[in-house]
Amino acid sequence: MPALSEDTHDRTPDLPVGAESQASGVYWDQEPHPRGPAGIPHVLCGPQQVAVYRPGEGDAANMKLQSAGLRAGILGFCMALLTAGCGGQEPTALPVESTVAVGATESPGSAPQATEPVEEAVVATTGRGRSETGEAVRTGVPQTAVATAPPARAATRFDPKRVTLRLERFAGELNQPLFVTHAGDGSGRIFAVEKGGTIRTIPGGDLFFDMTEKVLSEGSEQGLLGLAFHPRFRENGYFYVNYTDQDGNNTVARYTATGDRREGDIATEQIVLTQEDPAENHNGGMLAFGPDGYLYIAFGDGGGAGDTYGNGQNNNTFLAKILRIDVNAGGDRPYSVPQDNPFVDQEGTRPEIWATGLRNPWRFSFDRETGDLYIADVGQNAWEYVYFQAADAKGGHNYGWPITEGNHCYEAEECNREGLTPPVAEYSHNVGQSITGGYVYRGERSPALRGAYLFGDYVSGILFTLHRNAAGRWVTTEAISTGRSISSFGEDQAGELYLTDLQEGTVYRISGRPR
Ligand SMILES: [Ca+2]
Repeated sequence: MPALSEDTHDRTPDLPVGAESQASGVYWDQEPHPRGPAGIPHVLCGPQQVAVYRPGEGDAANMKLQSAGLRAGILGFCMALLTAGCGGQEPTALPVESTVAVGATESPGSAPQATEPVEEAVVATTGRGRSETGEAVRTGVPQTAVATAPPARAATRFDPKRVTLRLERFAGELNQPLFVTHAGDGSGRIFAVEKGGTIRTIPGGDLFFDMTEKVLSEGSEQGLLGLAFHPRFRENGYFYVNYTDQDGNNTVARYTATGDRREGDIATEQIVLTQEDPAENHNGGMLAFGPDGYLYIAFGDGGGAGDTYGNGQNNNTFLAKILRIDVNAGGDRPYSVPQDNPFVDQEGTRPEIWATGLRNPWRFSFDRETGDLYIADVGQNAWEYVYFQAADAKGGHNYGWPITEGNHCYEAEECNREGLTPPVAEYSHNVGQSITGGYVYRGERSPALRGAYLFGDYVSGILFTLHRNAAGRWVTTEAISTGRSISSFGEDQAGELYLTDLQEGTVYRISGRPR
């Protein structure tokens, strides 16, 4: 979870409700494996950043942040000069594209087509394909992708220079909202998760579920952190939550909605799994069903700073991991382990593990059209980053923490990267200090946004897009400075995207207009 500091003081100017915020269009290049001290990105006419105190990160970490703040101050002065030179006009600089080629880190099958326009693929071939009976299959059409994918159509590739992002206030008067999702039941309902342990339908705010008695929410990163409805929720009423229990441990539990699926029943609790946790921070919190029907769960490294408890590279714990479990085939137990999980036959490892070496994967998501997985991992002192798994990935990726922090050696100036998977996007702490992962837009209201992965920064409020260009290279674009405390993103059933502002207690709908 991002650092949810009450005393966060880095506030970019507020976005007027319903108004349009035009970004200055900031681009930077991503070096695939830079070494040495953290560099300052090529920011042109961008919003000024300052460092903030991140609770629970320790004094050493915050001293480094202050150092980063000094750099940011210098950068801000430079940017003020640049901004004056820009005269408020859009920059003329063209985006400097990532030098990370898709093929370098992912399977060849994930490379996009090189010609435009492309026909959007509705049918995805994916290793996460799975039959309705619970038997895993290796190819085919993901069940959920079929149910939610828009009709086939010709489309142009997403182009960040041809879209203007807007935020529209959708719901307010919420208490620390940190997630939005839908039940996939055709009801049109949108659910907002409140940190203290409640779930409400929005925009009305009606209470759907109250588990505050179960939840410890005192720490800034503790609370009810994640929610996922079972793919067959309409039939079985199951929904799953990821939360901090009263002992401070990470817990995943299942509840059942009754009363025509209008109300979660606390008495139906089934604990799916728990993981002891040594500190208030770095609890992860996301959980979501993949297109294969399995439940994916993210936990942070336990807490402290710099992997205090040594969990990043320890595969005998759920901490610092993404798990993959089958909640439909557990027999007397709440779940079983899919037999094609990457560590099922390895001694001294937990077979539930799907990915390892993560620091605090607060939010991840599946592209509902392709089945690709995007994982945003909150960094330590210098970098925030996004990992990508193509839909046919077989799992077992090691993302390197704490050997690396994103693309950069962390524990030592030089490090062995063998066997580690680098991110496809990252930004430095001069741009933001706590990444919040989002979604690939696949909705209908904003055709110009289709195919873009949207994500944000909780501290700086910057909203980014990430996409692959025609050459297959990843391009990160700083789209707008929202002024919001972006605690999460979320999708409704139609694929429209929302973001939550934890401090303001609001939910905004995101749209993109062509320009
Ligand atoms: Ca923790």
